This record gives sequence, structure tokens and C-alpha cells, in this order.
Amino acid sequence: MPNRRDVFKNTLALTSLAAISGAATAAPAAKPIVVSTWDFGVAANQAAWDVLKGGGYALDAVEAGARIPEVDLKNHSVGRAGYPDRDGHVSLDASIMDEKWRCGAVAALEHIEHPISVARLVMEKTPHVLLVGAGALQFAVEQGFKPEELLTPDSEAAWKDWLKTAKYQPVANSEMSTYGHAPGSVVPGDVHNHDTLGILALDAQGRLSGACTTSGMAWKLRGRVGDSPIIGAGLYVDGEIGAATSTGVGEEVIRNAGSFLVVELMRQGRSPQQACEEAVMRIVKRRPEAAKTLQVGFLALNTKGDVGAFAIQKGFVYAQCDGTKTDRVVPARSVFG
Ligand code: SD4
Repeated sequence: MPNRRDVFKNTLALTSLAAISGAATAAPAAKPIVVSTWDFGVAANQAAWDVLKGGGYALDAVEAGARIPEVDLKNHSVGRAGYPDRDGHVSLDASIMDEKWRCGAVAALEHIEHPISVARLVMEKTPHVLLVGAGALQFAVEQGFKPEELLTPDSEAAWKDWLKTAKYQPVANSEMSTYGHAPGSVVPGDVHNHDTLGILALDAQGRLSGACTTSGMAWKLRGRVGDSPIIGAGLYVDGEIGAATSTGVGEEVIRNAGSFLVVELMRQGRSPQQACEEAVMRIVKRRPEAAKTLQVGFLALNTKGDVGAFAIQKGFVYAQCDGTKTDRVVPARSVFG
């Protein structure tokens, strides 16, 4: 018969095994919250909130949210109405990640209007994390998505206009572009000129998830992939710590493993705000000249529901919805401006 000490030892062993496997550890209850990059994140948040307020899963919430701008015909930086690459192809990048380190992504996906849902199926139905180009399209079609022409008349007209003066060079930073605006009228990341949807949610069971979806840089080189579908760059979630996402010039975010860095800084004790500031400053310190004209913004959420955001240039805003205040748009602080 085991004595008391043996029973205590065995209980301890079982408890640590459960902690390691995660099998018996229930996430603590939390106050749900969803945050999204840019003001068009308000509509995304509403769709996500419909899931969260009924006690739904954060993963379902971020997918529902990301699908909103993907079909918004006025949004030329996400989904089907996104501006094409320099050869006129609309090519989409998206990623999704949950609190259990499960993740999926698609890059350079053409002809499918909901890349975020394809990314989720990569996560759930394949042993892989990232599918690209023709293979991603083949997978999407096999999963029942309908291929279609995504280039809208508006986007096509904008592309043809760009071709007239572009000398066929890709635009280095679409957020700084003056396309369609009076010279000097564009503020980086302003209402006419912003990009990726990154959306992060915490549900009532304390589960975190994130999603990121974009048509990438306008007029990019064919085959160019940005940060948004790269886990650790455009999106990262650690269910025990927090989640982060980014918008802006993807090349700079990839170079610095930006969203992973934000989450790791939170692990080391930084608040989401401090972590976003440090990650932005890494980019600025490493490439001070380039940083004067490019935009990168990070948005972060931790397991307590604290939010942080920071950008290089003025103009980055995020949308927040937590059921207590009305969904609101919050300007992020920035290095310049
Ligand atoms: C990308 N981060 O493809 C995305 C899109 C964006 O300014 O936000 N561009 O680099």
C-alpha cells in the first residue's frame, strides 16, 4: 500500500506531466477582447465580436474578422479587390495561428477570395504550415474553394494608370505611395493608403488566436511574398504569453522576425506597448536612413487582455472591441511625427 509521501510524489509527477502535455490545464477565464490593425479593423472586429460575445473560440473569431476586408470591394490592400502585382495578378498572403502553436498560411495565392480560410485548412488538414502559389491554389480548389478572377475593374484601372509612369518598377512602400492623391496629400498609413489586416483575439476561456491577411505591396514583383504569411514575422501567437501582428513594409518585419520578437519581449516581462516599441526601435536602429521613409507598425495583445501598438511613422491606428466600450479606433504612437 503506498504511503502518504508516495501518493504526494505521484500526484506531483502527474501534475507536471499534465503541465508539460497541456492535457489537463484549462485556460483561465478571461474578458474577451479583439484588436485589429487600421480603421477598417472596426468591421472585422464586429464579425469577430459576434463569435466572442457568445463564448466562441478566438480562432473562429479571427477567421470571421479577417474574411470581412477580404471581400470588401473598396479595400485595395486586402483580398479580392487588392491591387495586383506589377504584371496585373492579384496575389494574396494570409496566416492564422492559435493558442496551441497550431498555424497555417498561404502565400502568393491567386484566384481565391478568402485566403485566410485556406490558411486555416492548411493548418487543420495538412501536416504543413505554408503552401504557396500554384500548390496553394490546387489545395484550395481541392478543398472546395471556387477559383475566380479577382482583379476588379477599379484595381485594373489603378494598375494601368500606374503602368503609364511606373517604368515597370515595383513600389517600395505602398503606404507612402501618392497613387490617386494630390502630391503631398498622403500621410503614411492614412485613410487612403493603408494595408494589411492583422487581428488578435482573446476569448472568454483565455484562448488567444491571431490572423493576418493582405494583398501585399501594390505593384510588387511577381512572386514577392511579404511578412503576413510568415509565422513569426507578420503574426505570432504564444497561448501562454500573448500575440502580435504587423503592418507595413514586410521586408523589414521579416528581417527582424518582428511578431516573434514582440511576443518574446512580452515573455521577458515587457508590456505589449513596451514590446511593440522595442521591436520598432530595432528596425529603426538597424536601418536608420531607410526608416525615415518607411512604415512598420506592430499591434500586440497579452493573455491579460492588455493591448499595445507602435509604428515608425505617424498615422497607424488600430481598432479595439471588448464589449464594454463601443468599438473604437485608437491612434498608435510612433517614432516620427
Ligand atoms: C506586406 N505587410 O506584404 C504587408 C502589407 C503591408 O505596406 O502592410 N504593406 O509587406
